Amino acid sequence: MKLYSEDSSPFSAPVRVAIYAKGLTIAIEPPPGGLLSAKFHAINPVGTIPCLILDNNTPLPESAAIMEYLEDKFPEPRLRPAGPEAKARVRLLQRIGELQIMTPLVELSRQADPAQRDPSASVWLTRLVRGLSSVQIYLGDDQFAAGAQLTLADCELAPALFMLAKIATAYGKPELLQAYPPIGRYLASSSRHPAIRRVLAEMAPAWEIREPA
Ligand SMILES: N[C@@H](CCC(=O)N[C@@H](CS)C(=O)NCC(=O)O)C(=O)O
Repeated sequence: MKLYSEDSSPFSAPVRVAIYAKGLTIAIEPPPGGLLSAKFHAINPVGTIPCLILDNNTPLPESAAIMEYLEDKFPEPRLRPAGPEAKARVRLLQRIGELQIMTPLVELSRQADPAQRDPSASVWLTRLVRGLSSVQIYLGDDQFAAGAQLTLADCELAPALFMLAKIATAYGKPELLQAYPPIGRYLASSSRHPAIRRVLAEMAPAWEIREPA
């Protein structure tokens, strides 16, 4: 099994958190020939990273699908709690993280230079603010998003939220995070986990993210 990923890739970061947290020995490599190359598209017709190459050589793209697969294939240590309600909460936070926080941040990062900004930026900013408002409702005093244990929700949320400061500054809103105290608390507590800490350190050079103290 092999994961095509890049340190700078926001959508790859959650999968790497899951791999490190589970202690899996999966080779992690950049896409052969580069992300946009014909060579990589011949391997993965969807063309995106992360992409897991299964043992039967099937490419599995899409970060959420990869994390579900890894959870099914290597259930211990669990990153998805038992019980339908607990599972639903993790899925909910994962979805908010991917669709309402990570995706807007990636779209906004493409337009970080004000000279290259188009009207879609304000739509993505609105979606981001809705995502932040939504996620903070669910964050309590626990170390992680859905309780005392690391879950797939944290794999998604922690890397996304650490990108926030960089993007917010580019959009003239460096204080954005301060408007969400539960999110600030969550960032500090979740980043104590070694798997999250490792991935944030990998992302830091590309995103100029200040690593947590
Ligand atoms: N929904 C996908 C998004 C993946 C994605 O857009 N990845 C970026 C890199 S972070 C990519 O491969 N971009 C190249 C492209 O879209 O052609 C996922 O969660 O895996």
